[in-house]
Amino acid sequence: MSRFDQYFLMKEKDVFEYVQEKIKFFDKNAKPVCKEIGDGNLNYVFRITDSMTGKSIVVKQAGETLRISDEMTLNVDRGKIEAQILGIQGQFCPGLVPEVYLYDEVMCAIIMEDMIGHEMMRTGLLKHHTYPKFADQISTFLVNSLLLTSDVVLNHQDKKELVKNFVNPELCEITEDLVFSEPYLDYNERNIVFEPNRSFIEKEIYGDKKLHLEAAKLKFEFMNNAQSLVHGDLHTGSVFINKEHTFVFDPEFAFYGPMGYDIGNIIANLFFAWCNGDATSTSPQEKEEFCGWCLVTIKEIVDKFIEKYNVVYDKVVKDPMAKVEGFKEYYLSQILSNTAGTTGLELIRRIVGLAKVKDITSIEDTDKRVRAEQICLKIAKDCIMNRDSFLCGDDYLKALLKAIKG
Ligand code: SR1
Ligand code: MG
Repeated sequence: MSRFDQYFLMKEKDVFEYVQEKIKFFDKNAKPVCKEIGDGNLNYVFRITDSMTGKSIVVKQAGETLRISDEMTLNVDRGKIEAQILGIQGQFCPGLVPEVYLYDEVMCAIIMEDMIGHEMMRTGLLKHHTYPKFADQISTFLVNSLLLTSDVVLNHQDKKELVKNFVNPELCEITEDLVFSEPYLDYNERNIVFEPNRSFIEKEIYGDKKLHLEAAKLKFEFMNNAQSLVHGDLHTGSVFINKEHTFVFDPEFAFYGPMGYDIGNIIANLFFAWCNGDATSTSPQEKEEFCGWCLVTIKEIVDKFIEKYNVVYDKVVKDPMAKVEGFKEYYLSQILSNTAGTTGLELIRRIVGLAKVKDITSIEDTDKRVRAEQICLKIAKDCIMNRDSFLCGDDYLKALLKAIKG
């Protein structure tokens, strides 16, 4: 009998004993320190470090209520999907996701590799750090994790088995509400609007019926296009990074959905980083370097995705009909359109909806935050309304320029 045979939400003091009981990792006499380091909206993340040996490990546990709100509850077994997908992504994208040592169905906890020497990307971006290898590494992650889990590559029966295993109704519903619905209709009255931008948002977002129609189309595409095993929440808080290397983690929103959902999320979050750099850089040089890096990275992610998609497609596609002339280009055009649409949706929901990003909320100067939010919303509308015309990285930079000019 162990006290970990029944679920309870662990505190820092419990976690070392828990790890010792579940896996062989630390020495018997180790005296490591445990710290809760999570800053996401849902779960608790503990890091245990043994300063004597330099060894450390991470434990992520699901609570019954969400960190973002006590009124929101979810099944505590949501980590199971996360542990499974990290295993799959680890096969397709070796080295780009942390290794899972154990998923415990009782305590609803994952014990995993500590991404030592990496910091959360959003935290680094807020300090205006740049990551020269990110575009290359994330585009590899995107092409491999998305294309290699799709019907054009996988045996169709195996793929359907995966679709079944990764039905993720509760987490998808959060996205369906927070990303695709509430920012437009606010029917749960949970939106949080920065007051100086209220009239802009009322006119440009709540009042724009054409925009609502396009968001509705994208919502039902998200729910019905079981294209690839997507991460489902690929913002810069789901990346751990340094100058040399990238880890993607936190895929608890994973399910079979459109590829563009992951690609667009990353692009939108780099626009938030750009806005932060634009508003808070302390010198023209810092602004030029950081904002310039954000733009090059956005452009390269899209262009490298296209380049690698074409190479991998030619190499690994199995379905004979997917090899019919013109299909590769058609399939890519659908992905790119969805990518632009998702970029717009993510930009809008983080400005108008419940779940915010620090890149924007930490801009203290009111006028600068007003400008940042309006730039995001203008790019967003362009991306959603004209999504079929976003065909390469440069199109996103043009959208930013247009938004700046008003
Ligand atoms: C209720 S959870 C709010 C947001 O946090 C997660 O990271 C997802 O982005 C979700 O939409
Ligand atoms: Mg998360």
